[in-house]
Amino acid sequence: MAGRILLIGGVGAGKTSLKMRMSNNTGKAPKTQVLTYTEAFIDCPGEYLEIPRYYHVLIDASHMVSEIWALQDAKAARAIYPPGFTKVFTKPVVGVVTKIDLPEANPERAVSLLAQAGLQQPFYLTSAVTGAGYEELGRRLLSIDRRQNH
Ligand SMILES: Nc1nc2c(ncn2[C@@H]2O[C@H](COP(=O)(O)OP(=O)(O)OP(=O)(O)O)[C@@H](O)[C@H]2O)c(=O)[nH]1
Ligand SMILES: [Mg+2]
Repeated sequence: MAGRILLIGGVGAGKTSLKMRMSNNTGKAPKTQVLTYTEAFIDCPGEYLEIPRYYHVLIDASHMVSEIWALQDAKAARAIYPPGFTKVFTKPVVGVVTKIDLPEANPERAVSLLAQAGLQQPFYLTSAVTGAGYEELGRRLLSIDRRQNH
């Protein structure tokens, strides 16, 4: 599927909220139970990252996308990604910090957790509540579509 993105991240990281906000749906995200395919995204339950025996599902899904967006909750203090985990993928992986609107958010810590997961700049700092960072995410999505067409 042209230009599709796989969303990964821990339980409650904000994958489904991001996907909904990208399509201008600001409703409340339901808990993701299974791999869910839409035109632009493959969304998955956060358990697939948190429980190692599911890693293979993420790796299989990565073969069906152009790139992977790895989400990091800005209020999470502990690492969900094993060190260097994102290097397992053969597609580009982009770090997205979520929930920067929260008073307890710590974007610097989130960026450093993403770096531990094996990622480099650019990192996208976002909020599905305020819409911060979504213009940049939208541009990235469009640039993927363009890359696919050439
Ligand atoms: N304040 C704030 N809350 C957010 C943001 N993004 C998501 N949330 C909330 O965080 C909770 C989890 O969001 P989801 O989008 O369901 O998270 P998920 O990564 O899809 O979770 P799973 O489906 O369980 O893997 C929900 O209550 C969302 O409303 C954000 O940017 N800011
Ligand atoms: Mg979800």
